[in-house]
Amino acid sequence: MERRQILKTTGFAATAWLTGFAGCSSSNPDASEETGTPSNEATNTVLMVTEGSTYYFDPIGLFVESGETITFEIDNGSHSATAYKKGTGGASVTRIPDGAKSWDSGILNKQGATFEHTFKTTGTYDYFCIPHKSLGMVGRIVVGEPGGPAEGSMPPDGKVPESQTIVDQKAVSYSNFSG
Ligand SMILES: [Cu+2]
Repeated sequence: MERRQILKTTGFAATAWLTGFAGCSSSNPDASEETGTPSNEATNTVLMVTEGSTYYFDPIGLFVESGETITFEIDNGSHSATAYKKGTGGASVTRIPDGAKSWDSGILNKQGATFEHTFKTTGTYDYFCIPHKSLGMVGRIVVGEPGGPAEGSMPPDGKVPESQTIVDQKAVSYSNFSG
């Protein structure tokens, strides 16, 4: 009898302590900042940007797992996201894995306009913007792990980050890449 009373009391005290603790941590501004950070980084959106006379994809290098979808979105200007696959959007070379699905958004020109593509085949995918290909607007996506015809060389129209850098950093911003 005496023993049971002690257990009850202890149980109540623990509940009160936990409730108090939970209330305390949720009102702690440091704690909520910490939980907000990872979700901000986990975005599969590539912006297509015109900045003065510079045209670029941002991030210029992006890693995703097989089966994930990437959204290409107009930040401003007119752009396309077009795979380097011979015969797609005027591409003269193929720089996506064997058997991988090609894509071409066509030219989008409204701010906020988007095009989505789901990547299934693992490997390295280089792509370009049709209107700005000759000005070096190119990007690279690594799905799962690097591989395929894009490895070992740079696209004919511009430079992209090395695949291992993309794997290590998950996303390589244009400003970090171009210095
Ligand atoms: Cu462009």
